[in-house]
Amino acid sequence: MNKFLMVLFFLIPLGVLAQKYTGKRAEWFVHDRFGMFIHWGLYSGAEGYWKGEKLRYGNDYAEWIQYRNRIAKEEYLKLTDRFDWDKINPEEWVILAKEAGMKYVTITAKHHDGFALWNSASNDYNIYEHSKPKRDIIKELSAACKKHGLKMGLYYSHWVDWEHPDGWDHTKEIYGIDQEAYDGYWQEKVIPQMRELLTQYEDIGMIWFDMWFHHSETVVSKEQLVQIKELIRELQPDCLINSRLGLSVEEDSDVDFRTLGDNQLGKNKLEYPWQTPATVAHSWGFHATENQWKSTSTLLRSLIGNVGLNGNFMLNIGPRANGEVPYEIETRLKAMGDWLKTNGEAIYGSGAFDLPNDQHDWGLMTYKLTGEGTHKTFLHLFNWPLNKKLKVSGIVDQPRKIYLLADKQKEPLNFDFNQAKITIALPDKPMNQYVAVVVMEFDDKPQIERGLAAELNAGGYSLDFNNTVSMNGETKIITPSRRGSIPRHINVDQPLKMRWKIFIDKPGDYFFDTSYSNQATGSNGQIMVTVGNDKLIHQTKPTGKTVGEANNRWVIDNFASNRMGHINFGKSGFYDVELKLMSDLEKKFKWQWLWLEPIN
Ligand code: FHN
Repeated sequence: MNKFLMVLFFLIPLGVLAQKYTGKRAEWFVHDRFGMFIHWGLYSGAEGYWKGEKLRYGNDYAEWIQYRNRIAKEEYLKLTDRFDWDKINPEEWVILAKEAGMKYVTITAKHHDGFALWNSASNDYNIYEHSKPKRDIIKELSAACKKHGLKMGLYYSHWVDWEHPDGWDHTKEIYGIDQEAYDGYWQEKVIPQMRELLTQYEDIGMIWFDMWFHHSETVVSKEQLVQIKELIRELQPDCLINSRLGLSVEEDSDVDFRTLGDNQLGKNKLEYPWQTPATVAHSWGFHATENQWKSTSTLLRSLIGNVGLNGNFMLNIGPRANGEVPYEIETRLKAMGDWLKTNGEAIYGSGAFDLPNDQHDWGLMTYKLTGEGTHKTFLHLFNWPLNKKLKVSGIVDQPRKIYLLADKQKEPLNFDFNQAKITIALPDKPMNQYVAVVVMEFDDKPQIERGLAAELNAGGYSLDFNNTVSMNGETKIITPSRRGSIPRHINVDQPLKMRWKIFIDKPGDYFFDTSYSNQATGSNGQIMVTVGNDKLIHQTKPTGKTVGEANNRWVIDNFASNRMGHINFGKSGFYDVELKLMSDLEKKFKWQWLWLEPIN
């Protein structure tokens, strides 16, 4: 890793990578945090299969069936016969969104197949022309959203259109298309349809574009994108625009939020609005043999994790051709809604706290300043500690009160506060399923000790590249490989120094263990730990090989834990733990982590 990347690597976890959000338009979006995505269109009738053949290509996105299975337009259109028009009721989707605690609904007004879900005067490849009786789904959805107080967003596939002869589809990578022909599609389909959507359905919360390349990498020109953007600003100045338009939030202030990749959750706190589009399983459109259902806890973790980094979470439903939402989706959404009824305060209007939101092994954190001026940090516990003690590292102010969010009486929980550590006494059981939320209230914004490595809830400190304060020397962090059986590590091909900051609450002795891989036949280096005047020196020992997975000839370098010795922390307080790594043979060793374990 070069010096610049090294600096960036250590800045990111501390939340320094930021672009201040200043726009007013996206305030509701930043506040509301949670929305519904609906993928529904002709493809819903195919259910991931065509003429008995499963969707081609490894990525089972059922809405891609027309392109993947090379279905002619006329045949594809016949899917309308599979729709049960009497049963389809968009209001039911909106009601489900409301029950799930979602605040907006974004529907695929036109997906890549080019089929419009509204009565489009400019292009007759639309649902109104082909449904019996004639339906305008966007109109119905808009009325339902209005009735139930949710915002409506419209997904519009601007770049890809498999219906229009001059729209983009990936075969054009082979046969090509000139800019003039593509602009024909743009001017006769995209722009008139955008105008219809922006004028016929009252307030539109957002237009959600879907191009996963920057415009410079494909046929779309910047002028075309600016044309759409200006149309939106002219007709619906408050309508949000996402970055998959093809312009980033950094380059154009009219782009209101950044959309991450599909199911890509946030990693770093960002200061501008951003969002993850996510599925409950894998496919966006309904797929008959879908089987990758995520648990409710996983979905809640994704929502909470994004909010804890200032992000938004838009979760997809793929209804069937009769409008029905799969049971697996419906039950999970309702369970999330139940959780939000009790714990919504930790999500709506909440955002990132100053500590890394995932630094504790018990769960995640979110934060808010209430209208009454109370600062609340929310501790989302995915693992209720068996010893009924919850440890929070890094806050250096004493909370005025701690209680469970599910407790209507806000019965105070007992706690100890010691400089940078809060230990909370929990009741026997959490009051709700999935994730229990503990609230810490403060009169002022709680100050933090930056860069402190959190104590694990069961005791001890795991020190590695995630929570180091500094690292001298240029080295590359090797990401896990062979399905994670070779863990993240560094090659010690030069002398390296690392430093961590920890807070010792209760004085005492700690074992120091370290994990590394040494493939030489003897010692090939030295690991030295220094804490104040105390030093531990360890000569590396051969760690040998191991088998990562049976019957696969999966022989890999072994990373083994080695005890270095113990150090006494004589009094409560902050300590620097310094590590020096030195290799001295041709075969350098690989280093993984340091572990401090209290000796009881
Ligand atoms: O190709 C589409 C896909 O079908 C789906 O609509 C997702 C949703 O984010 N967007 C594209 C892939 O990123």
